[in-house]
Amino acid sequence: MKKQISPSMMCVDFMNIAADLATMEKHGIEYLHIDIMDGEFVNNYTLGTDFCKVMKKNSSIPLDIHLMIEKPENKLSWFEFGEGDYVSVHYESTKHIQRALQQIKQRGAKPMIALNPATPLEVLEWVLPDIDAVLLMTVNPGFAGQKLVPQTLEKITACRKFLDERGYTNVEIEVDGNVSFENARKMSDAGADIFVAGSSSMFAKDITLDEGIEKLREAIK
Ligand code: S6P
Ligand code: MG
Repeated sequence: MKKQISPSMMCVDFMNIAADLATMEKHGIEYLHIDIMDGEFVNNYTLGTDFCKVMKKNSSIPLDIHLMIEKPENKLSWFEFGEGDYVSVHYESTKHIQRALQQIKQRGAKPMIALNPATPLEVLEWVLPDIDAVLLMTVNPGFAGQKLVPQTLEKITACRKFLDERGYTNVEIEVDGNVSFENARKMSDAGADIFVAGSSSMFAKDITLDEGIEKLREAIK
């Protein structure tokens, strides 16, 4: 499967966002990862409904909305998304994960199920027909700039195997959290397809965005 990059938009320089979007488009960036937090599921607030709207209106890059919110099935209608966009909901955030995944599909978007580092892969068993991707959190969600939970590298390999053994070879794996250049290479080798790029790679302080994107592409080849 094609290796793709999804920059974490909470790490972007907000004063320079139009220019950064143009740079991302120039490099053929595949998705814009938009972190939505509600102060309940995780202890933070970040981006919101209006931000998704502005990105949808002003960029041709499909969205990758990561909902870190309680009971997403009651709030999906607040968000603008559609064909070609990914929307991820956390297994741990609702008693009705399937309802949330089905709502995303009904809107023409691609449902992705997100799992925290400690959540077992077995919870995927009965939602496989309802998903286009699995988001494996490689840190505990809530903040940028955290350190990799090391055992998640093995979890990526196990997840690819789990999906392939059941015939879901087209279900993609996204990784999110401390996807540094070094970790990205290991994650790619383990079978990750979509890489959320944040403060530890593309948006690192000591390089330009152009350099960051080129270096990450090289790492995940
Ligand atoms: C964290 C969020 C992520 C971060 C991203 C930051 O809860 O879901 O998408 O924004 O992981 O990247 P980094 O390189 O700072 O860990
Ligand atoms: Mg995220």
